[in-house]
Amino acid sequence: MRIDVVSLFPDFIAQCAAFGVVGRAGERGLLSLHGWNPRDHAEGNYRRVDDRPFGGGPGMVMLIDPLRACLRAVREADPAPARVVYMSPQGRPLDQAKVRELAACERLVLLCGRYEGVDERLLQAEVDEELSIGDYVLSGGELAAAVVVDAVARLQDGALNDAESAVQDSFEDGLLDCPHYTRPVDHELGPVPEVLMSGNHARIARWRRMQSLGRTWLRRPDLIDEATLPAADRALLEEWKASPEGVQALPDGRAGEPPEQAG
Ligand code: 9D3
Repeated sequence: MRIDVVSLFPDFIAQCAAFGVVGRAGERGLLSLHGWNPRDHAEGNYRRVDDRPFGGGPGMVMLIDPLRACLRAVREADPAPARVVYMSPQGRPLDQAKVRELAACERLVLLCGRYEGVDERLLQAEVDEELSIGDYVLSGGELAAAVVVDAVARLQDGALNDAESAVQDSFEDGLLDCPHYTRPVDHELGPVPEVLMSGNHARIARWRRMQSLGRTWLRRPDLIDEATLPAADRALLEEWKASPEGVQALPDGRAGEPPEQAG
């Protein structure tokens, strides 16, 4: 897969690609990442990439022409058709289903805004979709693009080690992860759950599934629909609610309802 990032700070993206899973995917030839600066396609001594908004108001708007020339160079760098995504607070919020969809593309172009945004006519002419990474304010699209690059890179075939296998991840099966423990068994902060030392792999798998269900129900009720859970999962969730952890999380009277979520 090839990803091109259009940004006024293309070095930022190169840094992101240098280490970790993304770096390894690059070394293994699974992903190539390229940064492009619209300023390199701006005219005149000042190489302007932005101007004041028509209608007034604060901030600056990115000009059509440097971005259009830059995107043209990006498209000409490789004949494969590219999916062009504008990273923007107005976009659809990214989720793992969208990450899987983007990871299957041969070519992805991520357009990062700075300032107040990009001239709407450029977006209408050149952009296939707008994506946000969540409801908080960033200073530009670069960190959001880095999030997409990371999430997409680790889904490339061969990018992960066995130990990092994506299949068991939170969100891949729609549930949060179970808790993890390592040595020492006895610590002043408390013991390790006995089941994990039992050596009984079926019991351990059942306990982990129960923990995942309980935590998801408690922390992210938006991710779980009890009505459509398989009967075995529903039974495990009821068992979790009746366990000390479940009872503690559910002060009297609220049984059956997860607590109100913050925000
Ligand atoms: C304070 C500026 N805002 C005026 C109402 C608008 C605004 C413009 C540009 C807010 C943020 C940004 C820069 N953000 C992004 O480019 C961005 C982003 C984000 O801020 N949050 C979540 N996802 C994304 S994707 C791109």
